[in-house]
Amino acid sequence: MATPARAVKVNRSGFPKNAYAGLPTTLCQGCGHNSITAHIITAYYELGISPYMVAKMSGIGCSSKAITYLIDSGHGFNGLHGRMPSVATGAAVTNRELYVIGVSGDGDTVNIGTGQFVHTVRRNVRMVYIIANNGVYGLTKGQFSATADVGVTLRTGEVNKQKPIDCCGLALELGCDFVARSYSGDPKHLVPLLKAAINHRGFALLDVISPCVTYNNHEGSTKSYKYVKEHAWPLDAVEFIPSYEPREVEHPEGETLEVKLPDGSYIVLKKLEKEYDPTDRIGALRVLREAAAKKQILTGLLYVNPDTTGFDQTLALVDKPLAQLSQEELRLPKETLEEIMEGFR
Ligand SMILES: Cc1ncc(C[n+]2csc(CCOP(=O)(O)OP(=O)(O)O)c2C)c(N)n1
Ligand code: SF4
Repeated sequence: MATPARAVKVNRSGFPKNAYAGLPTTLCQGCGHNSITAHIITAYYELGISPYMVAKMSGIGCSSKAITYLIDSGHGFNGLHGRMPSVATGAAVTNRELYVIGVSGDGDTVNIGTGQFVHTVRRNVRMVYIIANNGVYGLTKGQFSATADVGVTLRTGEVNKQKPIDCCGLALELGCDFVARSYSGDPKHLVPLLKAAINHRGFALLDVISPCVTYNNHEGSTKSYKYVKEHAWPLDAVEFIPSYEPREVEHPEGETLEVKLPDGSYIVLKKLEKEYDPTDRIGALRVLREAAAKKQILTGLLYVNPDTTGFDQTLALVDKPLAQLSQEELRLPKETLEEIMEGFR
């Protein structure tokens, strides 16, 4: 007798998890970027977002290759080195229905792409921006990037003397309303953060420490698996409750903090650092400095402002994707045009 076929598990939109997969990875085995890819797939699948509505953007680097390995049926664009933010901005403003996600490297973001990155943060473009942060240029064989700490060494023994850029500190300073740091090897922390970021109404930065096993996983590194394990300073444990799920448990006051998002979803932060307030921007900058002085890697939702105003809102764009507007909707009525022309006489 033939065994009955097992029903394929699908999410609330009717998609199986493999609908969120991409091509097989060509990155090194054990690379943190592969874990990040897997966690992104889980987050979109569990939220039940249609894979066809995801726009995945990237620049150049091992990290930027990641978008090929996820959500094959999404819209994808590999930009130039450091130029992904402007392409992502274009997609986000011309189609407000898309879920835009950018996957970038630390080199792509704060070396080659610093100018584009800072203006996209400043404008509050609605997108999730993931920095797969390994402290080196992986694709070009392991040179220091701008996130490498003073005193760390290359595999060859060369010592870094340049001060690092803290991507979270930079984003906070620029007014970013969703700033978090996590670790590629911690799905329990990263997946709920990703879900919260996907539901945020503006620019959401996720700086994810992602060890490079080939060029930066040795004793002299502060982005190795061993170092992250020994020096992580977690502020919180994160849970995300989407708007379509009931909030069943009442959380004890003081130990947890619930952040309600405009669509009715909740971010629940179980505070491991009791005094920490993730709605205090200055406090976030202070703890980042304290962590750096103690040589700790601070992880958690560092700052969130759920009442943010995204770039699409600031521009007062129409809800409909621009490509779907009819000629009538796009063209000004003759009288309105005449009125405008009159204003210039
Ligand atoms: C304008 C420009 N400069 C330099 C390069 C060469 N290049 C390609 S990938 C890369 C490093 C990427 O590093 P990172 O963004 O940290 O990603 P990783 O490979 O470490 O994931 C560099 C310098 C390039 N492609 N374009
Ligand atoms: S070189 Fe490093 S960053 Fe690139 S795929 Fe290999 S482990 Fe990952």
